[in-house]
Amino acid sequence: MHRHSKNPILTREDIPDIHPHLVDATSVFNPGAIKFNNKYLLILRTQARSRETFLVMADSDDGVDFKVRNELVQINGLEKVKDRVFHIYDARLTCIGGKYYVMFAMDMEGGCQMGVAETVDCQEFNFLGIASNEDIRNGVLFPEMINGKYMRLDRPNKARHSDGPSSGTTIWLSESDDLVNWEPTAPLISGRFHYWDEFIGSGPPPVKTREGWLHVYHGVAGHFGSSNIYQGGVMLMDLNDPSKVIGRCRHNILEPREIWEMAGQVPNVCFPSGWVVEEFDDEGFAKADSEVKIYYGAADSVVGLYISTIRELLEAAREPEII
Ligand code: BMA
Repeated sequence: MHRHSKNPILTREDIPDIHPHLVDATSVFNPGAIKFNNKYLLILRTQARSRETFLVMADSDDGVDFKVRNELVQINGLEKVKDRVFHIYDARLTCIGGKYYVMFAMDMEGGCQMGVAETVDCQEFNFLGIASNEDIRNGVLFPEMINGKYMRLDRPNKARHSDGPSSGTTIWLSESDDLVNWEPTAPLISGRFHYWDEFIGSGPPPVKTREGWLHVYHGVAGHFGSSNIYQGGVMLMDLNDPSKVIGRCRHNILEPREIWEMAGQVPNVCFPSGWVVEEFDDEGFAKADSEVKIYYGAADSVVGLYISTIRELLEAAREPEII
């Protein structure tokens, strides 16, 4: 596992001015990622000096050099939401049966909700609805239905970092018939007090491997005086019954070490939110030798790229648990 040599792969300088909203962008981070028509796509969170957040798309032929589109992502129908929406951010992209969906956080009066939208061309997005009824974040869809239901991982905001925003210590599995109405079905993993992942939240969509559903999540160590440290790690769920967790890494796989991860708008943050798994077998399982490109927000300021393989990530998920 290693950082790509061209890191950080996106900085504020890559964001075009999009008048009158986004001029002289301050930051770009926490991308959702997908391969669409053999191109790599990122849906990026970017901010203006007003500290408003906007979503923009970026395209690439090789998954490393991205060109940011000269337009903001519009989500048709979002304007019909009655309550005020301050920001939408941290979008995760998932393809389910040839259809493309994005799930994102919505900061609103009274807390954070999850929104869901669909797209056929990754240009125009149609809002399907608010897909939550509690303060929640880090929702991400499974790439296929399981036992006739849509499935997602999410993280209710039931805890707070000592000096930061609302957060949470448990990733849940939820199910739905229509992608909008969700029922929590089982708590999956909880924060490990005093270790790297005290507060946790899902990253990119789970990927189907021969050994189970492989998932990257972020963990926050909150027991350091001056800073919360955001890191990446992996877990593994049973293929037929993802409420069964069958593996979880002991060590993080990614932590702030480079200066652009340790310094920025929010210091000490590696926040994995998108990935592209390069090779699947004929039955739709990720190949063990497949390269994996993990995209992450660094210090809430730039975008990093981390390279691994399915085999390495599975090995990490099989580490002995912290007792
Ligand atoms: C989380 C979310 C992320 C952010 C991270 C670090 O709570 O708000 O969007 O990247 O904190 O600030």
